[in-house]
Amino acid sequence: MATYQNIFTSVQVHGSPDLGVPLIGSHSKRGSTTSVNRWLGMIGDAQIGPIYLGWTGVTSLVCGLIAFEIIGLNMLASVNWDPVRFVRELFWLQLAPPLPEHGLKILPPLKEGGWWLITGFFLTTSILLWWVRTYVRARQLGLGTHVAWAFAAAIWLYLVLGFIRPLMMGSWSEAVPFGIFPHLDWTQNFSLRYGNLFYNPFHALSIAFLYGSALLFAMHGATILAVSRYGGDRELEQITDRGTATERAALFWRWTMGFNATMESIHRWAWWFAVLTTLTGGIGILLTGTAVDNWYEWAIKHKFAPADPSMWAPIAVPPPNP
Ligand code: 07D
Ligand code: 07D
Repeated sequence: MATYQNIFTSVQVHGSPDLGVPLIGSHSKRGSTTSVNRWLGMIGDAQIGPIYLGWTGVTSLVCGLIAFEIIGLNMLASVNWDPVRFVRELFWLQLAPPLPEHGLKILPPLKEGGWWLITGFFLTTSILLWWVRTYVRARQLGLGTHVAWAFAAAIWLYLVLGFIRPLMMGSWSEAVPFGIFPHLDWTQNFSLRYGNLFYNPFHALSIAFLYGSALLFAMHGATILAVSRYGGDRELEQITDRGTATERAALFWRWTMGFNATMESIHRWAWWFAVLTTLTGGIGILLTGTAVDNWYEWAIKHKFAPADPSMWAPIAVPPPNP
């Protein structure tokens, strides 16, 4: 008996490759090579490609590769070019930003942060070119540029952490090191140095949007899966055709919490929550050390946190029971 399965599709039909819609203007760099992968077909579209390799794509990949290579070679040098130590200690190795005495020097000695600056230049160029690619490709396809602007929100936090805030503090040494655990140590030290980031309201906002993003994603993903047997995953038709899937999904939320987002607005909710995570986060980091030196003291002053317990009146200890 035929069954409907929405976790994976057991039958994969192989037709001629789908090269996409015809586009306006010149598209000489748009590839036409495709292949089919059965395993990818289990989790998404089985067709790989065609990939578009414009100059922004190629240059971005080259710059990203240069940054990656410089980080790797510096890490290898830091363990005396010993490949065994390199593999064993990889997660703890780092390429550190310039020493504090070099301030904002354009090119400090390579071993004292010069390599970090060169890497930062290539990585940033790579990320910005990738951004241009998301913008231009979307335009060329006649789409909105929502993906590009969401990506820009992430780039904002990245630039605040590694470029804008160090500039404002007058030293590259304020920036984040490249390295798996070293960048976590930096994060921890940053919080300690500036009096506990939990008392930074923008950090709190960022967390609320991050948790909210996860919640919204879970609610939306679960809702669509729950109504996929009624065709709910064909979202666009469901917006215009009043039909069972959308109606049931909406009614489910009205039953359980009195309100439902629409098929369109749920995506705006998701977009804004994700974007605001890094937007508020970037503001919080930018204020740290520039406008606020100690977030705990700031919070007490602004009644965001109670005063130090040593300033409170002593609490009377109740007498023991007779
Ligand atoms: C799942 C999309 C795919 C992306 C992945 C990341 C690299 C790095 C390393 C060449 C969700 C690819 C990783 C290209 C290669 C070298 C040296 C996105 C998905 C899989 N962090 N962070 C991670 C970055 C900052 C923090 C992991 C980048 C801040 C904490 C990974 C940046 C602060 C924890 C990583 C960045 C911070 C992590 C998994 C840039 C404050 C973790 C990321 C460019 C925001 C977690 C060991 C992930 C972990 C983790 C990458 C910045 C804090 C290595 C590229 C400075 C507390 N970060 N991070 O899945 O396991 O993201 O760390 O700004 O616990 Mg980080
Ligand atoms: C990093 C945006 C840049 C990434 C880009 C991607 C590549 C790779 C390759 C795909 C993540 C480039 C990609 C190069 C491409 C491939 C293969 C986004 C980034 C452009 N915190 N905290 C946040 C919590 C504490 C601290 C945000 C929780 C402690 C610092 C977030 C807790 C301390 C910073 C958040 C907690 C501390 C943050 C990050 C709990 C010490 C930041 C949002 C429960 C550990 C950052 C204002 C994000 C920020 C940040 C969550 C605790 C320090 C909401 C849940 C008290 C220094 N923290 N945190 O999306 O914005 O990051 O703060 O304890 O800088 Mg925190």
